[in-house]
Amino acid sequence: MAHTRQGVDLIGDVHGCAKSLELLLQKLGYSKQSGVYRHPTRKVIFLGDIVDRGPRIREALHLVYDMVSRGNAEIVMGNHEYNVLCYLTPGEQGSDMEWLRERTPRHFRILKETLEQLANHPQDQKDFLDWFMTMPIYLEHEHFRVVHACWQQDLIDQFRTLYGGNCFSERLLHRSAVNGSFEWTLMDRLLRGTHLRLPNGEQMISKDGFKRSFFRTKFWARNPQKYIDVVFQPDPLPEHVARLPLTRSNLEDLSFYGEKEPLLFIGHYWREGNPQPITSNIACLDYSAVKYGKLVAYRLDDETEIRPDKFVWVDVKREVNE
Ligand SMILES: [Mn+2]
Repeated sequence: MAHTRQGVDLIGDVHGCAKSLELLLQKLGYSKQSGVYRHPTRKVIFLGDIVDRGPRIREALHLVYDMVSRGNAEIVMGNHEYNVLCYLTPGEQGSDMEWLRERTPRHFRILKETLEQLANHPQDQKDFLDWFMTMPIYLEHEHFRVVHACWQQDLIDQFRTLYGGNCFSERLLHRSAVNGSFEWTLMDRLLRGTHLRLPNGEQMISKDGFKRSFFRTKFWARNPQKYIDVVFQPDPLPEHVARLPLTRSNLEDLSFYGEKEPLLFIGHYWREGNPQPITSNIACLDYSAVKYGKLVAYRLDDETEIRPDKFVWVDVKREVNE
């Protein structure tokens, strides 16, 4: 009997953990044929963030690119692919931007490993950047949706009207570099998610040592009242902030994805612990692989609710990746 829908294995943020990715693919029943991973009946959808931080970024890019170009996988762009493109693209003539992403020490630190590992492979760097430039920024299939960080329907509708598709482009790259433009809002929301500024000019130091004025927020909280109702990141809010009420302007900056919407798969959020559904229709598959967490997949078939028993993962071990 032919299946009406092909089974899909969604895979979270890889961040250069190519060996763990191979182990996960093997665990899912994929095998290498003519140098490319494939499965007799299924395909992979990557949730973006193949690059940065990890030990085998170039290998991970080759593996994923080969699968995508042979039709064995699809991918959506992550904020890290987007950052790399912006960091390496000069501003247009006459603009006041030297580069689309300012070359600060902080920005450099995030993509240092990617630049280093591609430095002696200029052809790879060119090919991969060309690929990033055409990646979908979201995918909408018959019974599920995929985006790196946050699905926001009005932005997606407007984007489709303006750009006639779901893919990134050079035009979108340049326009999204202008702070406050529609394109800036779109890329920020879809690839980085919703966030709120800490009140009263406060800052917090995250576990990875960055000073932050913003914190990441949920887009599935129904009628949230306080900061603690919406925070969604590994670092907890300071206690005195967590209990503060959300202001009207805070609420306007948030987004909401209801339980009646189609299944949605996201990466991005540095989850910890054992993979499980966020809600009955949302699964986050980023479990901090590159911080020796888990590289996580979800085996999607015909179900209409996220099932806890369909998460599959490998524990990322130090000896595997170094
Ligand atoms: Mn990520």
